[in-house]
Amino acid sequence: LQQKSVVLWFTGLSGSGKSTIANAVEKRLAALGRLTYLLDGDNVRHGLNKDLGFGVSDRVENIRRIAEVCKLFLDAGIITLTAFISPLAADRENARQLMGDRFIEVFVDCSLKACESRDPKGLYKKARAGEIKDFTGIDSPYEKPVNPEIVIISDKQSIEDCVDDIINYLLAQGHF
Ligand code: GGZ
Repeated sequence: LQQKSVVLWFTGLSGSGKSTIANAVEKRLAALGRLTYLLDGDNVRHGLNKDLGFGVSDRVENIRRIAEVCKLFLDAGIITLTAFISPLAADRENARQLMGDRFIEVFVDCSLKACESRDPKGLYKKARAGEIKDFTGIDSPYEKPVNPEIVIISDKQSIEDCVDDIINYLLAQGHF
């Protein structure tokens, strides 16, 4: 039985909860017997994209390669989840073009204030101090999605709530 595979493309600020929510969604999909793979900074920026930094052109290339990898995973029938800031609308649009109706953009909306107060890795503090430059939301842009398939308000919803919204979307769209 061939499952209909899709890409759940999470986008949002550093510390917005992309990885946490994507991990929780992946667990739920696994429990439903689905084959999944999660691409995130840990398995992509340390390997395939370890030659890339955080200047604009490197971020563009980061997202371009990730989108191409997603396309391959789609061909393999795997439900793919990505958890990258992907700050530029044009890059997300390119990814959408590549994958057509299999591309599901999930905007993890969380105020800069909330992300900054969480600051799990102390990166915002360093960015404010000028120790890290080109930091998204501080001195590098984040372009909010205009028409995402799913919006998660991660500073208001529980993780389980977010997961429910995403699974319900997939069910409603006939992706099971
Ligand atoms: C943004 C940075 C930066 C800069 C290092 N700007 O919270 P994190 O740590 O775990 O997630 C962030 C991650 C962002 O990498 P992405 O590949 O998702 O970015 S993009 O889609 O824009 O290419 C953060 C860390 O890397 N990090 N320096 N300057 N985030």
